[in-house]
Amino acid sequence: MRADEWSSSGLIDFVDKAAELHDGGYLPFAIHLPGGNEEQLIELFKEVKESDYVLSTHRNWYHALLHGVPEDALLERIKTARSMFVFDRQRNFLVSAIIGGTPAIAVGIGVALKRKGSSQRVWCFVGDGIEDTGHFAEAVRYVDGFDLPVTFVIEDDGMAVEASKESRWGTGKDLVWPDCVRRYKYKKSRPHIRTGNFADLEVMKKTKKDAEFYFPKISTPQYSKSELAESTLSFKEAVTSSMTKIGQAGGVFIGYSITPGDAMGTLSNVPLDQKIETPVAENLMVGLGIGMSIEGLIPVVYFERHDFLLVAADAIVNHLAKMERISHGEFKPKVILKTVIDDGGLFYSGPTHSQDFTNAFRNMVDFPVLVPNDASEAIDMYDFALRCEGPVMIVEKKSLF
Ligand SMILES: Cc1ncc(C[n+]2csc(CCOP(=O)(O)OP(=O)(O)O)c2C)c(N)n1
Repeated sequence: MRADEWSSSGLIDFVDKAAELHDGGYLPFAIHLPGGNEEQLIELFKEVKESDYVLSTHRNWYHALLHGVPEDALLERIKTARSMFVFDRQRNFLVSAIIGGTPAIAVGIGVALKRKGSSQRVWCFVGDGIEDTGHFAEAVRYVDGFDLPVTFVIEDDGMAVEASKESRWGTGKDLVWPDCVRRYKYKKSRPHIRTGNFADLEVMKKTKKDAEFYFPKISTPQYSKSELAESTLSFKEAVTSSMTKIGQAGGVFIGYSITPGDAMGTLSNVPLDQKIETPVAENLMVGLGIGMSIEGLIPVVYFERHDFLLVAADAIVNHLAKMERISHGEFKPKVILKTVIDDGGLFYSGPTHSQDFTNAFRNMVDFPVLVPNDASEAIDMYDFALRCEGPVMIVEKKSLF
C-alpha cells in the first residue's frame, strides 16, 4: 500500500493494534508510537516517489507504511524487537535510532545519486531533537552547497523526550535553514515511549527472548596473510600501488588533505573525479562513505591522524559497524577506512596528534582493523579490504613511510 491509499484513521488503527499488543505484554521492547502528524505526512508523501530513499528515526512506523513497507511486515518487525530498526532494502528504507545518525548517510546517498545522474531523491525525516545536533548542521550545509537531491524534513513537536526546545536552547525560536530543509509542526498524540499504560509483566517475561534471537550476530571476515612474494617496493610505493588499484576498481576517496596532498602522496595516480575533498567534518566524511556504499560505490575514507577518528566514532561504531546486524543483512555498507598513526619520526606532533586508537577500535567494532608492518603486508591487506563485503580499517604507521 502506498501513501495515497492510506488515511489518517488507517494509520491510527495500525498504531492502536500495536499499542494493544504492548499493553498485553507482547512487546517487551522500547517502542515509539507515532501520532498527531498523520495529515501532514500523508500530504508530504505525495511527493515521495516509490524509488526514492526514505530515512527515518526511532519513530519510523508512519514513514515505513507510507513508503510502502507492508503492514504485516512492519508488525512482524515490531513484534521481534525491531521497532527502532526497520530496514527495507527493496523500498530503500532505513533508519537510525541514534539521534543525528541519518543525516550524513542521507548526504552520502545523495552524492552517489547525483554522480550517477539518477532521478531518485533522498527524504530524511528528523525530529527537532536531531535538529539540535552538529551532525545535522554539517549535513544540511553540504547538501545546500553541492545542490544534492536530498530533502530534510523536521518533524517539529518542540520536544525531545520531555524537554521543550526553550529549556534545551534558551529560546523556542526556530532556526532558519536553507531550502533543502522543510519543517512541519505538530503535537504528539502519544507519549514519547511506549503507550503510557502498564504492560502485563507476566506475559512480558514469557515473551522476551535474548538479543541473539532478535539480532543474530553476523559473521566477520578474518584476514590471513597470503603466500605472496616479498614486495620490493618501499612502504609508500606499496600503499600508492594499492590506492591506484582501488581507484581502478572504481574506488572513491573521501576526506581532507587529498586534493591537494593526495593523502601523503599515495593517491597521486587516482583520477581527480574519484577524490572528494571534504570539509573538516569527520562524522560527515564517514556518513558520506556509508551512503555512497549503499548505492554500490566503493568509498575509501582517509584520516590523517587517529585523534580525528574519534570525531567520527558515531558514524564508524554506531552505524558503519552495526548496520548489517541491525538490518538483518538488508544493508551491508562497505567502507575502507584508510588511517594513519604518527608513531614517531622527526615531526613529533604532541600527545594528542600521536595517539593510536587501533586497539580501542578493535574493541569497539567487529570488522577487521589491520596494521601492515611492511610493504607486502600493505598490498595484501588493501587487497583483502577491496575483496571484503564489509568495512575494513587499515592503520598505516607513519614511521614506515
Ligand atoms: C545520540 C542520542 N542521544 C540521545 C538519545 C535518546 N533519545 C531518544 S529519542 C530522543 C529525543 C528525540 O527527540 P526528537 O528528535 O524531537 O524526536 P521525537 O521523539 O520527538 O519524535 C532522545 C534524546 C538517542 N537515541 N541518541
